[in-house]
Amino acid sequence: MSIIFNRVKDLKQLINLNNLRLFSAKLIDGKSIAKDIQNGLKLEIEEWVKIGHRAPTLHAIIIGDDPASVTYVNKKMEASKEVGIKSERIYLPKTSTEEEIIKKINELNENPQVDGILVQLPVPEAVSERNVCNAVDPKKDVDGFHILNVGKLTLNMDCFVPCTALGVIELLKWFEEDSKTKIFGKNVVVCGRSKNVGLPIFNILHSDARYNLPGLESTVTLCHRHTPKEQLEMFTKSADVVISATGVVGLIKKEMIKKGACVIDVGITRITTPEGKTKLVGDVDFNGVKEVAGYLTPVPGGVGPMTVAMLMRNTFKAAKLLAQ
Ligand code: NAD
Ligand code: L34
Repeated sequence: MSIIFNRVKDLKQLINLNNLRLFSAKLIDGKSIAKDIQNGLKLEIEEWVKIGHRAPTLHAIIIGDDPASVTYVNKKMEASKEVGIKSERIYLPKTSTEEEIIKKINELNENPQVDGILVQLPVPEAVSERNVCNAVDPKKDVDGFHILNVGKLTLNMDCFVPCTALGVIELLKWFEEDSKTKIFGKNVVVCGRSKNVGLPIFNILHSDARYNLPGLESTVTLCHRHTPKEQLEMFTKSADVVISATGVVGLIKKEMIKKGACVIDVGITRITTPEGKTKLVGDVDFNGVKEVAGYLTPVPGGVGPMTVAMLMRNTFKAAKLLAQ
């Protein structure tokens, strides 16, 4: 009897019946989409160098020793190496003043060998993030955080678009192609309205496709910390696409999602498991939502690698702009 029981158990494990029954969402594999984009860029950059240009260059400033910032900038350096961008990390002490940081940015602005400049956020509390972002030459602003690029984006003019927003848009294009559906005219909910993440995603999604920087023509609801929970659920429940960028772990639950919807999880939070291990989690209750969604991004391996790939694209764009 116990042999038969064990055999059934083995068989169940082998074909993973439980998962088979519950899993419905298709995974949007940001890591592999990012890799494909980087492989394409590598070839383009090889061509660029072959016709006589120097390799594009990227300089990333890190202020202080925030471990997440160090990890993210390391990812950017690794990707640069892979695609043929020459990159450099510049460490400034946590105690740096705004003047000291801006002096360093100005040196990079004036250096004709430098194409892309970024200051990894967050900056120390005593320093104004806005002043630092505005100090970067808008032509070298590969993060798209300078006031001029922010303004151009809201007017759908060609500009540097923030990397995470670009990454989300690329994932949505992949979804459109894979699912043979268009986002045009569909209902989208964006949770989170930060100037660097939620808002630029919103700007591209809601706007007209006939501009220089084309929008996706969807109907977008932008939710934030003061959107009442019941309202948020009402909006997400009727959305074809839900994008969450809040950093609130488990905000998006399966009851909030329409069957077959596409769910993009931008959130990244480091948690410690009961076993004492560090783990990255998103805003979306992955195991619950995968039972109802049609498409879903994982964390890690979803939007994060796309942010890095889009930075590579923006840096090459800066190199081409500066060579004109
Ligand atoms: P932020 O703190 O600046 O903004 C958070 C936003 O979430 C705010 O607009 C706030 O109003 C909203 N919010 C908070 N609670 C909410 C709730 N209960 N319901 C709806 N909205 C709520 O953060 P950010 O810089 O925009 O980043 C958001 C998340 O995305 C973080 O987890 C961050 O780590 C992650 N992030 C990931 C990437 C990536 O590449 N994957 C890039 C940038 C940020
Ligand atoms: N200036 N500051 C500036 N520009 C940015 O675009 C960023 N951001 C955010 C933080 N501050 C910034 C990033 O680069 C977040 N972010 C970022 C970059 C890379 C990844 C995630 C967020 C990433 O590669 N994530 C991997 C896991 C990385 C890990 O192991 O910790 C992933 O698979 O999600």
